[in-house]
Amino acid sequence: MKKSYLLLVFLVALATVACDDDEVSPTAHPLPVNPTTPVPPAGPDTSKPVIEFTEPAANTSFVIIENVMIRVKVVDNGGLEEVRVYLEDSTSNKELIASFKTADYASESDKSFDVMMYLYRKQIPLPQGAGIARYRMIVEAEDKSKNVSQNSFDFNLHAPDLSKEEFVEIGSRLKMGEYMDWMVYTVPKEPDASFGFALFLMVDKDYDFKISDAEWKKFAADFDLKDQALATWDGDSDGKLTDSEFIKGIIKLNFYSDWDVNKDSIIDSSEFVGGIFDRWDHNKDGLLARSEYEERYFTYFLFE
Ligand SMILES: [Ca+2]
Ligand SMILES: [Ca+2]
Ligand SMILES: [Ca+2]
Ligand SMILES: [Ca+2]
Repeated sequence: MKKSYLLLVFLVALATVACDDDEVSPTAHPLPVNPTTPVPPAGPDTSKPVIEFTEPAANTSFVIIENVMIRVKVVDNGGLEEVRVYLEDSTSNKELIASFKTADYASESDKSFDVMMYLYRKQIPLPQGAGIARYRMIVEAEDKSKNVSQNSFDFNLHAPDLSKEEFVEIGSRLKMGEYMDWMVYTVPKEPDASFGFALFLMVDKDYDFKISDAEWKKFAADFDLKDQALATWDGDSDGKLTDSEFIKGIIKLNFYSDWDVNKDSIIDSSEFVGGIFDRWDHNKDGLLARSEYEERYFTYFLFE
């Protein structure tokens, strides 16, 4: 893991910002409080910070395409100086991934530090062939009197075969269906064309608004379109597909009617993810193996 991969992406100062976020609502996850230990008026502060991991449950196993988010809460009687976050892999290789000087982040009080840490999934590897990888997040907190405490949180990554139901469930958490809601573009009005447009955006990985030969070949291989040739979709024969050329081709393939399971002429988020499942399940065994979902997920659903 390189330093440039450092993982801690966002910091939620819950006391001030998180009121409208279900996932991090402080009321939804009340924490045992620890404020009542009185400090003797005379003498030094010898009470260490108290560190708790509040979600998810310890030893949670994340599928390798899921977001790994870990919430930690640190409280101290007299005030925190710094919170340091390390990540340790299963070979005990430990790396400092973030540190917070409590003076530098917004909070109502330097006595409480409550953050949701998002570990950038692509940078937490699960070696090919490994069934599971164990990681440990270690948080170290130092108060203003130099008392230091530490706590750790173990989690696992794994790459199970996923049933359609499981894949759709993960897909909804990862908001894979959001391609259907992208209104920053001029989305075609007809539902099948707007659906084709969503796929176009997924496939156009270099964002030049054309599907190149390389993008086409990867798409055709990943989505099991072995019988299709770019030349037959390429109306003006310039070797690339515009959005309208691509959409026409997709409409001819009947993706839209195939993916619209309940035939209400709308492809909702779970139908979208379910349709992707069917296209990616090349061996048609009703399961997506790691080789069928990992690389494709990162190709089509992550933006760089
Ligand atoms: Ca392109
Ligand atoms: Ca063309
Ligand atoms: Ca539908
Ligand atoms: Ca399969």
